[in-house]
Amino acid sequence: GGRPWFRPFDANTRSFVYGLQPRAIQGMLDFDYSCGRQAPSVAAMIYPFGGHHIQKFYWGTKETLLPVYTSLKEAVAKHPDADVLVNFASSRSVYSSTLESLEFEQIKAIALIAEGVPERHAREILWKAAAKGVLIIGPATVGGIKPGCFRIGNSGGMMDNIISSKLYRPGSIGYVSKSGGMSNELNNILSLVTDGTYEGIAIGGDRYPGSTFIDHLLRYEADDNCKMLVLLGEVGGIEEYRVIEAVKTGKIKKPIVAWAIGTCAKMFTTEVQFGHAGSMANSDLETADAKNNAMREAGFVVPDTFEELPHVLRETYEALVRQGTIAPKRDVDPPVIPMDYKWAQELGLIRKPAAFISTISDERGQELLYAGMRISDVFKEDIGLGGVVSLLWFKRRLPPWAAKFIEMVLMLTADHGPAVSGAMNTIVATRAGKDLISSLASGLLTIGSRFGGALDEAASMFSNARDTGLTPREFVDHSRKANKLISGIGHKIKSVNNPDLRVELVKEYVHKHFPSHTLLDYALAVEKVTTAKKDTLILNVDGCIAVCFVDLLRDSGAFTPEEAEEYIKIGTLNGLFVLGRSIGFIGHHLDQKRLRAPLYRHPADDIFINMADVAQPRVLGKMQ
Ligand code: Q5B
Repeated sequence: GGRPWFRPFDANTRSFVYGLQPRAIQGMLDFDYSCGRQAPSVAAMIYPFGGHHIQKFYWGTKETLLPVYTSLKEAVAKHPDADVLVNFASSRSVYSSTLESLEFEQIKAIALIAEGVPERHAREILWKAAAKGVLIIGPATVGGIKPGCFRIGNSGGMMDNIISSKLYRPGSIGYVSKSGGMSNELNNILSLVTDGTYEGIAIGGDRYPGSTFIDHLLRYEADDNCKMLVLLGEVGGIEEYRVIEAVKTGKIKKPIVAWAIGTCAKMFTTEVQFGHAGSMANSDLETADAKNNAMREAGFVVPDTFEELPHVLRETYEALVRQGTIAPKRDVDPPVIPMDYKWAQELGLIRKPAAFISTISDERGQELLYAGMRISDVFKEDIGLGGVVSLLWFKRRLPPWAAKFIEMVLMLTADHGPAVSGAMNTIVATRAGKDLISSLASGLLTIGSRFGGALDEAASMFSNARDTGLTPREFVDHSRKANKLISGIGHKIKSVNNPDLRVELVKEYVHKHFPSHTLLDYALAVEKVTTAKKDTLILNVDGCIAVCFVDLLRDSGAFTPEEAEEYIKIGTLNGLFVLGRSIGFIGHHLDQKRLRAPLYRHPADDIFINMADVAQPRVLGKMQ
């Protein structure tokens, strides 16, 4: 709003981008920032799928958020200051989205990026836009760039190109070309031989561009800030002749340097179609040579060859400086735009210490690896759950007897009825309406030094006692003197007369398969002493598994003595009970769910409530 007709883009231009184009938008924002713009040139994105959301972009060194709307209607209502639409819609949807956008008076200029738009559609868009006074750039173009002000999509190339061609600040030369590639070339040349680009538009290579050379050159002619014109035409079409006409009739008075590309077409004996749909000579008039001659005759500055273009550009520019038409501006350095982390890393310019180290599994490659073993081999070699635990806990394959022992432990500890503390807690949590994970966690959190979590402590107590040369009796006496219960000894219900069969199974397996079981033997000798005192003071399931695992760690040959000690120290053994019992806790949760068990409330008569030791409630401290 409020811009003169000849200046559709300025440093306050705001736009919508149709389509999800985060890279292009980041490019536009980086350009804006380098220009010293106050606000990003992109107000919002429009993308009909995936719902209304927000995306994050860099704004210089900081970050900024841009909304994504599902319709242009919503975007227009929210951002009345945006009057440009950069339409990245595909050739299939560009027609409907552009016609829709013509319905909104707010939109004054539309760039169509899509290639392969049917000519029928392009023509219809062109007519309708003309009737509404909307400027169309494209289709089949990157768009154009107004240095210091506004960049359409990817125009101008990468940021280092933008900076080296000084597109962060306006120069004095306005140009039109067909292609984005040639535009980049021109931006570069102009930055070297003149004070740079004032505005450059690539009209696109199709036969029916929404706006043509003459439309933009007439704008530049009317714009006092543009001092010199450049036309980079090409073989095919007659658009250059409309510019010639304008020069001849005096509509264009500013000096104009021009060249039509494709002079080499005459070297071919057959008809040549260049990259663009419209770049083919259908008559002698449309050849590049004919155009260059006609432009030269009309008073354009036309070099003899393309290679001489920079030379004539410099001459024309310097003449304007001498005349005083152009007062070269002082160069200012653009703000530094930080390089993207990913890009800098790819170029090997930066390094950063990783915040995490991980050494057990890797899912980044084609196949998941467990400690280096491919998941397909895990099954091919049928290593079982014990094998998987060996890989993920110990980063090695243990001998089959050891892997089988791990499986045996998981199976033995899987459950011990609903009455044990952990199962009880799981059940109570389930009945309070909690989900599986909460109920499981509730059960797991009761595992500790008295219930199920005595393995590590048992391993260390028994091995220390044995290693320091204590006899079983001395060990028991020492513990009692220190007022310390021996971890791994004692059970609420199991006893000498009611032996725990699980413990019997473990002992049997170990005797049969382990290369040695010295700590188990020591623990059984301790049990002899404790059960002599009280028959419930048996070597319990925690204790038995713990001492056998120490025998495994120390004597399997798979671990160094240091590794064996470390695994005991870092809490590995309780992990066995936790993993095994999770099976049972989940079972109890599902069981209660299946039973539709209602909320549990403990009967009050089962709780002795006594407040005799509570003094009469009174306020403590001074009243006044
Ligand atoms: N006394 C397990 O206690 C239990 C003694 C001891 C020396 C000991 C107790 C204990 C160490 C921790 C441990 C794992 C709390 C147990 C498990 C999994 C489970 C569970 C299930 C499943 C049992 C009576 C007299 C007192 C005590 C003395 C007791 N323990 N002396 N060393 N370790 N053990 N936990 O029956 O002279 O009368 O005052 O803490 O290994 O959790 O199935 O339930 O699979 O789920 O309440 O198997 O032994 O005995 O505390 O009344 O003690 O024996 O000093 O002597 P109780 P208390 P005194 S396996």
